Amino acid sequence: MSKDGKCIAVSDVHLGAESGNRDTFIDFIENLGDDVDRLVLLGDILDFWRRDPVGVLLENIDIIQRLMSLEPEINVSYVLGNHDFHLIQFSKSYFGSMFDLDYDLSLRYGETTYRFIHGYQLEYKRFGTLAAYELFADEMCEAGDDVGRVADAVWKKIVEGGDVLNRIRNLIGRPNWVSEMVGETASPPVKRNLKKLEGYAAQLTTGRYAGEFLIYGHTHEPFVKMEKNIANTGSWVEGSTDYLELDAGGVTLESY
Ligand SMILES: [Mn+2]
Repeated sequence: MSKDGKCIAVSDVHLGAESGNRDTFIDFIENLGDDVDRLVLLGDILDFWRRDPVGVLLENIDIIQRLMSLEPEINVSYVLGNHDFHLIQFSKSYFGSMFDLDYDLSLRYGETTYRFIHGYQLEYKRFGTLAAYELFADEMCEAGDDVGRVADAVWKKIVEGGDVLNRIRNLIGRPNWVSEMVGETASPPVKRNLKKLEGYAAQLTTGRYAGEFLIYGHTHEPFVKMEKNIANTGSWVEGSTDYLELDAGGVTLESY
């Protein structure tokens, strides 16, 4: 595949959400180095959870066109996240085939096989099954602006405390396992138990993805942990401009 080239992996830009770092991200994709021949968009690039998907896509059509224009010099792949899980509906479309839209991706650089997942897969233990979580994620994408405002309110009220969560559950009126998870799963990463997710990620490198180096995002906490065979792409929200660089020499954490 890419014998001498360099791969850039980036996630959690959350375009469509207020905190999205849009202008800097455009600058970033327009100034990828000449030695870059692969770009992995590792999920949650677009954010449909607090907005309607069509509105978010239309608003960001310029970025999508710029990403498409990187081909064929740069091979662009799109791995689904939870906030853009709805894109699975477009997997057979021009968009889907253009970006090799998929749940995960495997690439070999040097002596290492890298497995790319967004990282929402690490949440499944809380939901019982991965299928249940993916259904939840798609529901959140389909919920549109109204439930979006509700989710925003949840975020704020969780910080402030109070009994708003129960009112929200009644408002959304979805099956129990969804409404109970809304508050927890829609919480910003800083409010959550990320150490646990990192433990699950490390488990995957000795289980399902044995012998591979796992790259994920989702937690907005960038790192490279060689000893655990895991790395995290970080995010592009709240001033962060994190990305990972991979080539035959290994993986490094960078900031734009
Ligand atoms: Mn995510």
